[in-house]
Amino acid sequence: MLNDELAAIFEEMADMEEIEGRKWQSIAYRKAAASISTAGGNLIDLYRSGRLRDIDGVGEAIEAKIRDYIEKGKIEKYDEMKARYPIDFASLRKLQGLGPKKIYALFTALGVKDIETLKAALNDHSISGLQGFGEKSEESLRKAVEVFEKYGANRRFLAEIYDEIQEIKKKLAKSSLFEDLEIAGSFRRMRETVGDIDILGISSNPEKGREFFTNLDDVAGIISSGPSKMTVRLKNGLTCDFRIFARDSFGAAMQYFTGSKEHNVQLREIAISKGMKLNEYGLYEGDRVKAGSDEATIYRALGLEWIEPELRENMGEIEAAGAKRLPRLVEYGSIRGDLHTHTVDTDGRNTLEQMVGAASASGLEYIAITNHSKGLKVAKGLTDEGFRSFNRKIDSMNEKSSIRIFKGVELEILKDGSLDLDDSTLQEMDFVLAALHQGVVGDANENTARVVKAIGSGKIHSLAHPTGRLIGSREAYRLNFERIFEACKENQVFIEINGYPERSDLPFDLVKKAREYGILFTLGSDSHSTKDLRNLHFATAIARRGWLDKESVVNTLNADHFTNLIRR
Ligand code: DGT
Ligand code: CA
Ligand code: CA
Repeated sequence: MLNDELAAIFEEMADMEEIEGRKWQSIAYRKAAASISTAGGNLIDLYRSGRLRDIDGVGEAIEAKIRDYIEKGKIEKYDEMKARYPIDFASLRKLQGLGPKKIYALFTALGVKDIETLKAALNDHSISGLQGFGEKSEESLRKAVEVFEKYGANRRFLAEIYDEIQEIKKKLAKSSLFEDLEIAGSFRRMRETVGDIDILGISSNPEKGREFFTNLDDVAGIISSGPSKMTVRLKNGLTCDFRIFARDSFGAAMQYFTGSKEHNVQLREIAISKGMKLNEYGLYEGDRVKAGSDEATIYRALGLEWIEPELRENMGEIEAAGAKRLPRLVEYGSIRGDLHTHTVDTDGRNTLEQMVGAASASGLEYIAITNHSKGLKVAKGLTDEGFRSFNRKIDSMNEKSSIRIFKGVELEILKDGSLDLDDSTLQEMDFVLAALHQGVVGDANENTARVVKAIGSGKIHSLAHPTGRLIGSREAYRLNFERIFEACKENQVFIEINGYPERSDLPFDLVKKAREYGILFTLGSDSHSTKDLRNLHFATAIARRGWLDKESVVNTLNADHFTNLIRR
């Protein structure tokens, strides 16, 4: 929490320094922000033990500011600068094409300081007339705001709040005031973003239960409170609905509040067609209660198998449950390896040794290190020679490592669809992920042709983050996925499910489509630090939401079987 708060402050200071033309200060703050947000330890602990300076990028000046923030709750320099720039940098910065300098230009000329004032300026068409902007940039800003509002305005990444919400549940459970507790809603369905949190509980003393809940550290304030329902604002900014039910209704409540709404609407129609009534308290036939205390009985009474929460999107799961043809979903515990990671040798933050150590500690049996290739300059991509020497490092690590390390690459697909490394280098690689990062155009045919050519090269194993979307800031590339899936099938190329929260790519609905082609999938955390390895769990959630069984997910193979599969 504190790490995130301070990282956000330093990001803003970097923006303001950049506006004032102090490039080096800006870089220093940016670096501190990045390492604080990925720092292993809690800042409070590091502060108490006097080890703040151990954090990469934290020198004397930044250490003093962290200390001020912890001791006095404020940083003078920040407040002083913020008075000059009362701007919501964090939101505006998320819009594609808007850096600090442009944000400042909009602020001085038009008073733009947040998304709302930007929208007003867009409505007046006053941006296109500004120096350094124009019709085109006004249009792309309009588009960027649309994308932001669709994904990024009030929703949060599941991965970002997941542990914290589980902690809240644990604290509630420890109070002994609740006989049962569950988190429902989009959180239980493992949707990649959540709008709010829905917690359900059973309690014989609801009043005390409510009181205990509102007194939790995590709660910032009460929005509304009634006898069985309460809504609070959490300190992380999310709203949380908390409802108390009787034991007899708990299954029905779980079913109802897990959603999705579309799934529920369909289910209620089935109930009606059978002369029954379904609501959050139970399933009824006339006055008679058919089911209510547990979910599975409700589904069964409607002639359906119990449906995994991840599938409840009304995308065919109800029909499949009626025909007893639901997939046996890949389990979270079946994933044995991570097939997309980076090290400090390109744009990662941790060394090979640290990444391997963390992967091993997290229980993985193998890891593919997939650093960028030279064409991606912003990520310091490796040259052919660079890969050859890095591969030798992996060879020697493999001799002493407890887990298997695969020599991988996240390879640039070049403008004409050719590949960014020599054949001889690619021969050396165990696992080749190919990716589109640059030169993507508005024309779907042209983009698709590039990708299909790479798939047909016979040199790649998997297609990384296929749509290229960045939730909240960039729409998916224009691509023809039918052609891509066909090409993958024909060439036995896999498709990646990238668990990096902003990416969550391939998205679950496309996973479900790709699955119909009989394609196999590789899961990757796209880790740029050891902390990101947990993204693999969320990649698995997308696989499950896309109906995948164990057999469709390459990462469920053990290291030997994986080696056999990728051998050419
Ligand atoms: P979110 O919070 O936007 O990420 O998505 P959910 O699915 O958690 O939605 P939320 O919190 O508004 O409501 C939780 C569940 O309650 C939702 O998934 C289904 C159920 N629900 C809410 N409103 C309705 C409704 O109008 N009709 C039906 N059938 N179910 C509803
Ligand atoms: Ca919700
Ligand atoms: Ca809700």
